[in-house]
Amino acid sequence: MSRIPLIGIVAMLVCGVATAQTVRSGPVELTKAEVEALRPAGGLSSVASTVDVNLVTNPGFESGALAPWTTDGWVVSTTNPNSGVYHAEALGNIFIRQDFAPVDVTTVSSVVISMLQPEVAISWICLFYEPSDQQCDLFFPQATWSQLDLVSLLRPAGNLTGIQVYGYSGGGGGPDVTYLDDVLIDSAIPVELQSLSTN
Ligand SMILES: [Ca+2]
Repeated sequence: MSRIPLIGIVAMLVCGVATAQTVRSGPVELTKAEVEALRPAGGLSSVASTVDVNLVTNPGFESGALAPWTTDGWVVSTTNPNSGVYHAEALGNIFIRQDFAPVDVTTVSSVVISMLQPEVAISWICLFYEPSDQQCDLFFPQATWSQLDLVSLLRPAGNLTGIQVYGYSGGGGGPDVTYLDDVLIDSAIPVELQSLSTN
């Protein structure tokens, strides 16, 4: 690797010809030969970045079981999934909950769940925070599968530790059924993208 001799640069400046063989980015200046020598084989250098990771395990109940969700009566069912084969189902005012390792809430970019209530009732939903606190609100599922945006339950600071969703009872003559599927709490986790390639 060798830089263009000074006399060469002078010659190019004198001639005013845009054939300079150096390339600059910020404070870095390299010859094109140096760039080619340094360029990773995959075309992308190691860079620090983030990926969105769902904090919820078994978010769509596709294991066919509830674990690691805990509940006082919700069950896994195949009668009417929003996606995949399974969903969770409640009959009455009972809860389903999942706790996870504490995560800085400022890394959480979205909290979205899919719900359905044939009677179009209500659902009390909470996010848990350290040490033993919660942020809850009332949400209104529809008679068809629809996404509920729970971003209003995100606090500006603190460590998020879990989510809890309630079914309902009363309010109509039909069964007090609540369906839940596709629980997404996306957190941006720093990663080293060393293995990615532009190929
Ligand atoms: Ca599912």
